[in-house]
Amino acid sequence: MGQFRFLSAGESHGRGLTALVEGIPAGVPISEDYIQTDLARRQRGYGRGGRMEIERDRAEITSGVRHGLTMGSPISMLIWNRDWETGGDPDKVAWTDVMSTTPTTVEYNRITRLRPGHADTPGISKYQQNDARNILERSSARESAARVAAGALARGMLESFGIEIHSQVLGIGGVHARRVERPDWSQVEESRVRCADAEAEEQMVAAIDAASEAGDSLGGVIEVVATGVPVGLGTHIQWDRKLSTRLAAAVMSINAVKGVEFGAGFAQAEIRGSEVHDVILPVDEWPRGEDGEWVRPWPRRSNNSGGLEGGMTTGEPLVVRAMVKPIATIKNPLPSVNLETGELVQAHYERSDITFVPTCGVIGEAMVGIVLADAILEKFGGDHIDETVRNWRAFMKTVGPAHRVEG
Ligand code: EPS
Repeated sequence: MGQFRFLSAGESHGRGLTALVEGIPAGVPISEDYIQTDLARRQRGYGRGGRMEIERDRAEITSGVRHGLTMGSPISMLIWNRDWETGGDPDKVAWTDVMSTTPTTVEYNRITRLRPGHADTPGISKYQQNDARNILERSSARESAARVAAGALARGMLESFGIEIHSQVLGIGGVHARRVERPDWSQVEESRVRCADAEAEEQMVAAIDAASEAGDSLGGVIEVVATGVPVGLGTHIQWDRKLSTRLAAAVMSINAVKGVEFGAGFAQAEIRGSEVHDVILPVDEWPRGEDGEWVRPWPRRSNNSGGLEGGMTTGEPLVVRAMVKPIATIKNPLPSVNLETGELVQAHYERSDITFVPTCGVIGEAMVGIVLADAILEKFGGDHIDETVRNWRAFMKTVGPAHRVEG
């Protein structure tokens, strides 16, 4: 734990975001264009507001990579906010002034009308602020761009182990998609809401349009799937080292995520153990590659566990689902209070998204990728990626009945 470390800095309308990543071994191929693919995916999605028309997110790598390969040293990345240079606050005062880092005597318009559901109220209380902008700027989901950049580095590393991470939207605003076990991921990428069910997609788009018309916002459910994950990442021996703990925390940390489940998830509460647990196949039924060798040890007949037992990976696909609450910034605002007087007002509104559920899937991939990269490094170590891969291959040879006998 703590092998792959990631920190972000930056405000939504400040100069830009910074991502600092440490722990990736040397020798991993990384380029700004590779990171760009995920940053562009994060910006898409029906229901996003005007901001995404302005931003063209690109991570500038400022350290840790030389001639396209990681060096094992910390990797820092900068993502500039285009809105900083070109835009302004709702009163049309330039962000360069509103968010300037230098001292000023100018009284900029403060945000005093608290938004229920946002970080505003506990934030101004805790940090003793009289301007909710000092809270919302950092609590904004803009920060997720830094996560996705860090997640792209993790993805780059995980490629060496054949691990792939995808995501799909399963619901928006009460519209449920038919869950496809192995969707055509390229079709999901083309979907306006990143949903594999074309019929549900139409209904989701209609629900977003209706919410937009009503000046409201929508939440939903996303699913992240990681395939090729080896058995035995994480551990059962301590609560905070369980991979389930770490994945749940990472996914739960995404803005607006209020629930996380694995595999069959909460539905397991309704059915019997005999229907829940994933029966282990006998060795003569194990899927085998062209060379006759089995593809992965200890495969299961089902995957209700979502690829996790006892806080460890089973080798089955990792299936993590998250519930995303509706965005707290609502065009038709809720009644609220003024932070100075406590008097009844309408909550603050400034340009926002109707929903960011499709985007949330891409952020979920990044968070799952970061946790998996950390768990791989924890298990297999290595200062050069070749060393990590060598250790992984050697371990995999020791797993399974035949190999155990060969000793
Ligand atoms: C956000 C409000 C909107 C979103 C933003 C998150 O930004 P703005 O207030 O500038 O219109 O677009 O998300 C991003 C900027 C992003 O890159 O994802 C909020 O209040 O959380």
